[in-house]
Amino acid sequence: MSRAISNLQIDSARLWGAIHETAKFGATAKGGVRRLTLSQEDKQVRDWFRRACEDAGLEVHVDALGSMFGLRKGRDMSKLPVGIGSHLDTQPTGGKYDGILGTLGALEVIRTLNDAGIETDAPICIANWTNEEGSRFAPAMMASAAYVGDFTVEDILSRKDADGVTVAEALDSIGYRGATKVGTQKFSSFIELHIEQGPILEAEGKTIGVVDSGQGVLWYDGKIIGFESHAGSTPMPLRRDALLTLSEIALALEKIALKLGPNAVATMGEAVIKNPSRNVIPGEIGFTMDCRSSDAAIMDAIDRELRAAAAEIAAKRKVEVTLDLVWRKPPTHFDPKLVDAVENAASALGYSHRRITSGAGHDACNLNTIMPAAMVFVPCKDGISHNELEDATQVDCAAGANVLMHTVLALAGVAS
Ligand code: HGY
Ligand code: MN
Ligand code: MN
Repeated sequence: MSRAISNLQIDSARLWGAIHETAKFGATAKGGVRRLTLSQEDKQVRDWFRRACEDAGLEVHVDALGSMFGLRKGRDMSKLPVGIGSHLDTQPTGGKYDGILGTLGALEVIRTLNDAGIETDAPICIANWTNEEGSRFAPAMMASAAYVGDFTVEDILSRKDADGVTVAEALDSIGYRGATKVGTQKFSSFIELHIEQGPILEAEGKTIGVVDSGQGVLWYDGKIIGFESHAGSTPMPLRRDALLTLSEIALALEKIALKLGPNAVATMGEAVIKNPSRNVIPGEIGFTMDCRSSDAAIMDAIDRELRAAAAEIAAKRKVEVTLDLVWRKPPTHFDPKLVDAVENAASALGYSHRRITSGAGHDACNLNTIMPAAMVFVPCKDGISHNELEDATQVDCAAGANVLMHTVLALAGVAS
């Protein structure tokens, strides 16, 4: 690779500008971003992204689940494109970088190659994957999961949000139910740039995380059926209180994660009392749980111990508890050759780096089940993410995009 190309750097100010320009779509008063998938705010950023891709000379198409692809031609179009990208949707109290950095970082790579007049041998395709967050519709990484065949498109289109709106209806409401069949766009490999969403890189003063693995994920939908009765006249021993049952299950969940840890984490992120009333003993509750480990055997132990604890608490409180495992994503081991390519790019660019496991799930984790995939991490402030305080530096974001670009150049090859 020529010296000029090996020293090629992305335009840091342009990337930083794009990140902060798009943060206005769904901006919250606390400086975060609320851009739930397939919402009007998501439509705004998608429209912005489509225009930016077209302005960069990319051929844009949208698939039946709304995932967006921008293809940059290479000299040899018989070769499959190298894929780069991430997601543009956020959590309800999300930040400016989760997903956005990887999608706009991919756009910045294209813009830089255009400015430098570099033609790659193989094409490059950037992607915005629908509903990575899984907050409005389950599961997380939904569209890339359908892309790799973990779920049928029909199943995903029928998934409903808390208001009973289906994915299909939401896609139609923002005009992003694309014509392309899911899976049509093929890739030779996929590299995703993302903030770490954890404290390790910052704590160790490392600029780049070379992600070689990712935690497995267990998502449960739970239901507790107790018995509604008068808050005043029902004697304590006769109560079948769904909320107290839930409280015991939540504490049991924490105990199991601590016992099986440190390679085990778990939380109960949602709980809704049906027909809540101050002076009625809660009779029915719906709730969800998210448990993770990078070790499949620990995941199985979490499931076993959680079910046993729930059954024991249910019997003691004379209530019914059901746990439905709605999503099991095994641990990810990224493609060793691709991980090496990321590491080589970080070394060649002189960035401090270390290998790291991703605590969060990502679209690259799904893609890795059918093609070589890998990830590039950069630090985020205090390791905070899925929080409006999420923050990163311009220098680190640019470093991540530079590693992404040089990894892509190594994989796609430079024609001229
Ligand atoms: O849940 C996850 O790991 C991802 O951030 N959606
Ligand atoms: Mn993300
Ligand atoms: Mn996220």
